Amino acid sequence: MKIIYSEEHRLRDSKTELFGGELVQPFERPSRMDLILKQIDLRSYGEIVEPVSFGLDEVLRVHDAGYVEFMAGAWEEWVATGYKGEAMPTCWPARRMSDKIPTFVEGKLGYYSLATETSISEGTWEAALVSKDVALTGAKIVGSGQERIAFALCRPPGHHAAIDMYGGYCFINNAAVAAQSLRDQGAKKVAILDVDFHHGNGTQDIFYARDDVFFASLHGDPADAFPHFLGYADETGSGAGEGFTQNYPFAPGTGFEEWRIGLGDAIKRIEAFGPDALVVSLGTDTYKEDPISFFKLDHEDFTVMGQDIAKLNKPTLVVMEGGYAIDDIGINTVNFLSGIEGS
Ligand code: SP5
Ligand code: ZN
Repeated sequence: MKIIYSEEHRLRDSKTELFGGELVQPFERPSRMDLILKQIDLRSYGEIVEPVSFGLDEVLRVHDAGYVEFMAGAWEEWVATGYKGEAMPTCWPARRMSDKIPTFVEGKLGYYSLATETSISEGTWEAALVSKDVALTGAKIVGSGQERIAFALCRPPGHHAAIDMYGGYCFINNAAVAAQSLRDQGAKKVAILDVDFHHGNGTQDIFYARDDVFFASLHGDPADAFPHFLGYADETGSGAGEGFTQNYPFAPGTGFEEWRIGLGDAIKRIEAFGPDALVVSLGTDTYKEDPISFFKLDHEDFTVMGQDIAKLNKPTLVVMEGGYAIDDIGINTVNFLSGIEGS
């Protein structure tokens, strides 16, 4: 299997995450990739290839132009204020407030974000741009028929990035950019299956009113888990997109047996939708030792998960999302890949 990867992810190396009222080292850190690569190497798995560079056109197919423009200059704008720390929002357009876009950077950070745990630091946007190149290179490999399956080892992750909001460690929605690229390359219908522990709110947001991209997500119940304000089972799409979004929220402590029933249902619905290509948002934060999540999946469950999804037998791009139990992230990721590739 081709694994698309770039060292440039290291440009995303923020020092702060607001967690439990403290500023801690971010869970989403560069060493995540090192442990995945180490496991790939140990098991002599796959072939690592460099991404090709793409411009902003593909990003603007799924994200708001004002958002992209702000993100491209946000760090410099923040530094220009004289603030000493990393950029984080402190206020939002909450209920019954104005939707006018503020002029000052702190207001814009609130306008264009959905969470405060994700600090913007020097190099963040540059890393996000390369991460989307990794996803797009994978989408070309699969879309052109060169390979039936590929793995975009993206970092930073993407599935929380909405049309015009960053957060949840995500800035550009890599899976959405890839799905749109597959559509633009000729796939009439694309399905996105999100198995990260967290709801893929950004991906849902981007495709919510569309009937050409089916989105299914299995995740911690938003009543109990980030992003808290999206991912309920009654969110099924809007307008022409009605019936093309499917959510599977699960309670704290959910194990693989129960989770797998949801997966089986999602797979059945994807089959009925009949996509020409599949994008999998892979997060290994469903693992039992994940420090910020509450499912109970074990190493071997990731293999079975991959095998189950493989039965769809579609041109498939796997896109890396979350997973923070760093010591085990490699095993879980490669188990999934070997399961879905059938090797
Ligand atoms: C891509 C991805 O996996 N993003 C996840 C972002 C989650 N950030 C918010 C974490 C809040 C964690 N609360 C944990 C409670 C632990 N008991
Ligand atoms: Zn996650």
